Amino acid sequence: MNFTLFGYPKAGKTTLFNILTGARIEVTAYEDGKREPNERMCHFPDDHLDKLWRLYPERKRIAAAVDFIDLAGISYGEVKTSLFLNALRKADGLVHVVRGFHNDEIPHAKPVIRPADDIRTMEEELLLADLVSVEGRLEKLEKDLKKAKIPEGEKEKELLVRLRCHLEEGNPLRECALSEAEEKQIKNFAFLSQKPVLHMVNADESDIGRLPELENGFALDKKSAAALAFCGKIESEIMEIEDEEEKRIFQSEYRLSEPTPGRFFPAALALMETIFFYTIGKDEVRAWPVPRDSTALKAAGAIHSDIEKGFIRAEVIPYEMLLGCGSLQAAKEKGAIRLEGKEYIVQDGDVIYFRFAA
Ligand SMILES: Nc1nc2c(ncn2[C@@H]2O[C@H](COP(=O)(O)OP(=O)(O)OP(=O)(O)O)[C@@H](O)[C@H]2O)c(=O)[nH]1
Ligand SMILES: [Mg+2]
Repeated sequence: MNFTLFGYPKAGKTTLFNILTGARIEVTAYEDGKREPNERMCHFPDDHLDKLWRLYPERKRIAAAVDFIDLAGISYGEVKTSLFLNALRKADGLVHVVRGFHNDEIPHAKPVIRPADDIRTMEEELLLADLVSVEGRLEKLEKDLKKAKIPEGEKEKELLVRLRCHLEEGNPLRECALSEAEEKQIKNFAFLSQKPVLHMVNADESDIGRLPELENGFALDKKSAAALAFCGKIESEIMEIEDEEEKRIFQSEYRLSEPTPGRFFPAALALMETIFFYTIGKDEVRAWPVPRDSTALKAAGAIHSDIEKGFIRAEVIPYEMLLGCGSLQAAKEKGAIRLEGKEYIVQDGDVIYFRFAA
């Protein structure tokens, strides 16, 4: 899974990248000419996994990996022609970093800082980039269809016309009801407005005490889009403090009950409609991300296609119940482990052992 941080220049993208990944990339107030993205792999903080691993501390703990990509700033109006268009299309989740802080020394292309406007403008730019792709494809398709009758092409045209209409009305494609077959048909376009977007508003230091209030003000009632506020500058300073006690005092002084990663990751997972199930093997305790509402069969396939092919049964226990039992052996003796079939819908926090025929 990967998240791509993008947005208008000097919004605090690299600052957020550092906060989320623990990297120490230098940030500057001025154009430094650096255009190549920063990339870093890290692991989902996972409280469930920690607790499970404590039952088997001699085994390896393997958390789900996530890649972060931090793009350089994109100027207003330039998303659809940006060099980063491809990078955006490859993202599983988009993280739009929005300037909310005031500082005259750090340039901003607009005379006033209005994060709500930037959120709206960026949403429109994503739509526009998709509209350009749809129109380009339609143009070519119509030419081809004039030369020959291609039933597949007619079908594609029908769908694209529908998408164009939806986009022209100002609606992101993630709000367009599509059948599974239609989703498949347009998969290669990697439409931007179809991707989940988390708008991360880099709030002014003076707003540190009212971040939740700010977030409510950005209420995005659209599916797969949400907003969180954070204070990049203050959090970067806190990150630099090595002494844990001192860090805690600093945090409580700023009334920062939950640092940004602790809020970002759950929000991002919810937006991506992703849950974790866990396996306890003889060498490792491991987290596996799967789309919400995955069947046991699909979950088996996430581990290995052979397990999916040879699927017999899933032995399932919710992680809290396993913690209560103290070990898999104790859970077995108590009869707390259920046997489920292919169609079972995997729940967040399920610990699963797959029986399969090799
Ligand atoms: N006052 C204040 N300054 C900030 C904050 N976040 C970032 N900055 C400063 O803004 C400047 C740009 O920060 P970056 O994180 O590099 O911003 P960016 O969006 O990655 O910038 P580009 O990649 O050049 O578009 C740096 O000087 C940061 O120290 C903040 O919350 N408050
Ligand atoms: Mg940057």
